[in-house]
Amino acid sequence: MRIQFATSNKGKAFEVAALLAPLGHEVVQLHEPYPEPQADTLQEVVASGLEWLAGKVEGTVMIDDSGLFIDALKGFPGVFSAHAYKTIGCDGILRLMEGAEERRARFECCAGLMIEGKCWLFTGESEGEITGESRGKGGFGFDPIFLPSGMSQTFAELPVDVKNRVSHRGRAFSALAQFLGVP
Ligand code: ITT
Repeated sequence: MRIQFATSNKGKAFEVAALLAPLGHEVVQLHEPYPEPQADTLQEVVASGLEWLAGKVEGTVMIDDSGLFIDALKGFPGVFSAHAYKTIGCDGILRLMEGAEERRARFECCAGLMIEGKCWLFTGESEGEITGESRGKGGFGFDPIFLPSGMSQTFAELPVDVKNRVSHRGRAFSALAQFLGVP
């Protein structure tokens, strides 16, 4: 199935294409920015994005809203992750976490799917911790400072297929793929 993925983030598009292409789906990045309301949850952002896109885009469309939730920072940056990444980046998060013993964090992803105006949401989480320093050159965003539980490499040190097996996005889009079934 040909699926348009409305995102400005080529890292997300690369990961989702790597996951869905072997299952027989063609993922095409769509540069159609949609308004992201200030909301308390990723789900609200995705539901509103799909509603906005419904009037503008034909065919099958996916979107993704995701964020990094750090326990010691009471869930920050959470729904503000895109802004936090652009302003303080990985170094800023590491500075906020300086000296913190409690380093638990999780990524969350909400994937939205729209087929002929009907919408579905799928969620995925990945537990882990914030490292003491940046490690790795792969991936995007906060990948170099996130160590998934039970692994010794950060997201930025993992090949895309391994990140997809344990990541929030991999889990959310695997659920979406299962829903779509075999094309
Ligand atoms: P869209 O156009 O799809 O909205 P975006 O980059 O603005 O792209 P979000 O609004 O979902 O995406 O912002 C989430 C931010 O959280 C993103 O910019 C990254 O900084 C971070 N993030 C999300 N998923 C990540 C991942 O798998 N690895 C590292 N950082 C991630």
